[in-house]
Amino acid sequence: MKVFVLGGDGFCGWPCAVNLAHRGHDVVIVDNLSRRKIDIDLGVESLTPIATIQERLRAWEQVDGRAMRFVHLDIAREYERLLELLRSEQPEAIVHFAEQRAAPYSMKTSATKRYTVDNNVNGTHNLLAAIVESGVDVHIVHLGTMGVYGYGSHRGATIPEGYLTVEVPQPDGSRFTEQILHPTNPGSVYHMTKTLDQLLFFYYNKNDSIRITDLHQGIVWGTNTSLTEKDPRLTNRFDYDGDYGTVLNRFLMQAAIGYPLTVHGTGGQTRAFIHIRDSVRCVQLALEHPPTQGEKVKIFNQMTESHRVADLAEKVAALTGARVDRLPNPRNEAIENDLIVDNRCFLELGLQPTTLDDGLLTEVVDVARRWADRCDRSKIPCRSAWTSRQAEAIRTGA
Ligand code: NAD
Ligand code: USQ
Repeated sequence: MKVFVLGGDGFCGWPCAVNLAHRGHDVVIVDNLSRRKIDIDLGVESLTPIATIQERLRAWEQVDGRAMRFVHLDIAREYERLLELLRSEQPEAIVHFAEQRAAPYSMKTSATKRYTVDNNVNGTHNLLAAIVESGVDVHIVHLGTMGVYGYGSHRGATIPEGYLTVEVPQPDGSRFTEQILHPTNPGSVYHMTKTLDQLLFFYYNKNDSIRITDLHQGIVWGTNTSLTEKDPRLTNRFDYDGDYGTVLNRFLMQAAIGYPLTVHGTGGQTRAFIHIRDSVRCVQLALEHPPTQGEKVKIFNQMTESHRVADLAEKVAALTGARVDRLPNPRNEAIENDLIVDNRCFLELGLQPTTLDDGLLTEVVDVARRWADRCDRSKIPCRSAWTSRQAEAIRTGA
């Protein structure tokens, strides 16, 4: 199958692209390399040294024998080139990772808020409009987020896979039931763009019958897969800085370099997690089970387990002897929340969840220790504040 991997140079996209190529698919990576440029702007680098996309592709062909192609293209700004690419290549599937994905980066300044909205919403909309205009029959697999449901109280209810069945009362006292998109409750400008993506998918699926699978992914942890481990030039990125580093990988890396674990507030925040190997496998499963013509948008909760941030810190501390620090929370978020998630769709398709185990956690600590001298400790604190109230709390340490 010919597959475009939009954002295939990124943390989730690169291991996904090599997995699909390894399975014999004809993979075209489309990326504008904006993530590498943001690293330069922020003055940070992936903890693991990553090769250029050209070196990655050369190495991949040498290691696996199956070449991938790369197109340098901005899907949010180069509509005509995107349209021409679809017309000339006629892909059967498109995996869409190409968005600005860091919540703290999206909340840094009005410029990064506007960039995140322009990039993410225009990119997704350009893709949908170009599919309609080109007439290609293609299945989109989009990487969305568990954060669209929000992290307020769900009052003990299980979060369904995208759709909620509601009862609507009528004036005569009768009721009818209906399935609606689960209400959204974004926690950052970044998360808000993912809720807007959902509406774009709903509309284009209804109006143009575009086949779409939207994966509501939890926080991805880990770094490499068995394929990216085959050659140092294939190594995946490892973000640890206050903007792009995500919580569990940050704790593991902090433990590796002897930096106190940075728990925001009480650590009562509960979040969903998935290992990078399972993320890759889920995308493959979604591609292998496309929606039928006329089917509504398929939504899968792509996560394998939920944890409280404080419990993760305790677990990492117990494993490594690290110290735990409780810091003023730079985010405007609930201090605690419940999170019970239905993830049956992937389990029924055969996903065997990789859950937190000491061996895998230690593996990430080992990777971080190997590259500890590349870490710039000044980039670890999260300085991006959600509102002036949080900025003040960070400044005074209150
Ligand atoms: P990443 O930043 O490492 O990768 C995104 C890639 O997309 C980068 O290579 C970037 O250069 C490219 N890109 C961004 N805008 C583009 C544009 N306009 N045109 C072309 N390329 C563009 O992010 P990631 O961690 O790999 O995340 C990939 C996707 O998965 C995102 O949509 C993110 O929202 C989602 N996701 C990630 C996580 C996680 O924990 N990393 C969790 C849930 C969902
Ligand atoms: N947190 C800490 N200490 C840290 C970093 C984070 O306590 O050093 C806390 C945050 O305050 C937050 C939680 O950990 O409560 C998660 O933060 P995160 O940065 O790990 O994750 P998040 O901002 O939610 O974003 C990440 C990805 C995003 C994806 C999302 C999935 O960057 O692309 O969409 O996870 S989800 O969280 O399910 O919405």
